[in-house]
Amino acid sequence: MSIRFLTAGESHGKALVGILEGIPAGLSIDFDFIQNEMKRRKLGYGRSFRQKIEDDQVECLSGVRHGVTLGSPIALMIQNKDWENWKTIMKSERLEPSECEKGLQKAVSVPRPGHADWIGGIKYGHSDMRNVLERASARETAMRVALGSIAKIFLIEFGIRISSRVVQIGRVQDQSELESLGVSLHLLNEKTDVSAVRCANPDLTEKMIAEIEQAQANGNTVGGVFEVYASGLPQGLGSYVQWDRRLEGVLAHAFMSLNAIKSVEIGLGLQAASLLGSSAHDEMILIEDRVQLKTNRSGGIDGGMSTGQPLIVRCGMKPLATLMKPLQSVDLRTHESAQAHVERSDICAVPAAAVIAESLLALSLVEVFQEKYGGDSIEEIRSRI
Ligand code: EPS
Repeated sequence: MSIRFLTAGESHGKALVGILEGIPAGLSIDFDFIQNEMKRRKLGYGRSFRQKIEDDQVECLSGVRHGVTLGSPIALMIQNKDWENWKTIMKSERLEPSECEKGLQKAVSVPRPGHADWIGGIKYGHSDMRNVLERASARETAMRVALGSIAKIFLIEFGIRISSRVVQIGRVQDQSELESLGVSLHLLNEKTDVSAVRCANPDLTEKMIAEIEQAQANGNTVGGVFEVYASGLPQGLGSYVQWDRRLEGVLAHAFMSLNAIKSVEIGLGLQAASLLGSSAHDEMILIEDRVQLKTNRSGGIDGGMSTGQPLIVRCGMKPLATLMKPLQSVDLRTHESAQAHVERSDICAVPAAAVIAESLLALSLVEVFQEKYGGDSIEEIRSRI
């Protein structure tokens, strides 16, 4: 075991909590950095009013003393500001008779096609699908970003940096190569963080925004595609010797666990399926007697291990399932045809998903990094590299 983490919390519950175990002792924690990551997750054109309500202030409850990790589990908490409006609806204790009307006000009986509502209700025997959607909500990802930002701090200590960009919103695609944009991976986030849609190509930002506005005007939602990168990686993270240690598998697991993600590609990804072998692989050359790869079509992974080239992961996100002009569904109380439940939601969350994915990549990379180098303190790890 290298690292592990758990999150808990309902979208409109009192708080989100998370525990991250396995971060070594002696790592300096910059809480401003964590708070800035939280701010990045809240941004993006097309997000709901909820993001204006929340300040996503991260409180550290354990595992860090005087700004330095202890090696013990790190526990974090984020209070939900919206709790004030939901404290009777979401209270843990039994409702008092006088509270019953208010407490059951937000019951959900018509599932949203494409959301967890319907199957979640069947699986857990909930007739009120509020009991499903509260935890299925992407609000949970706020805690994954908080935990992931600690993973990022760890990686930065060893020269590994993570960045991302949105390459498609709805029908608008950004096909520009990173090199043609004249921006290194190291500085990419400086560019994408100031774009309302996290697009590195300023010419396409307005078109992407228009795509979101059009969906909104029609009571619709829109998905897209983003890429996440890691640079400065050592060679040989992950392994070919066992199926569950292959790096592609570790990453696909993490990315597919993110709400609304339907595809994960590494390097050329699906495109490689239609190419010949001669144009799908990275040829090797000698530069000053060192073996180098001429290209990075593999996306930084060969045979389940990092090659030392930048890691390139691309994810496809489906449009969110809550539509203001709802889809056809069934009222499970009356068994009559009905329009799906409408809940406050985002029109587009692709820019936020890219930021969340950075955190998921960071957590996965710490896992394989620690599997390789181990070490209970930062100094011990340093001595092993
Ligand atoms: C989210 C908070 C949620 C949603 C969104 C993500 O807040 P609320 O339900 O109060 O508006 O905006 O969740 C979904 C898109 C979903 O389908 O559940 C957040 O903080 O990221």
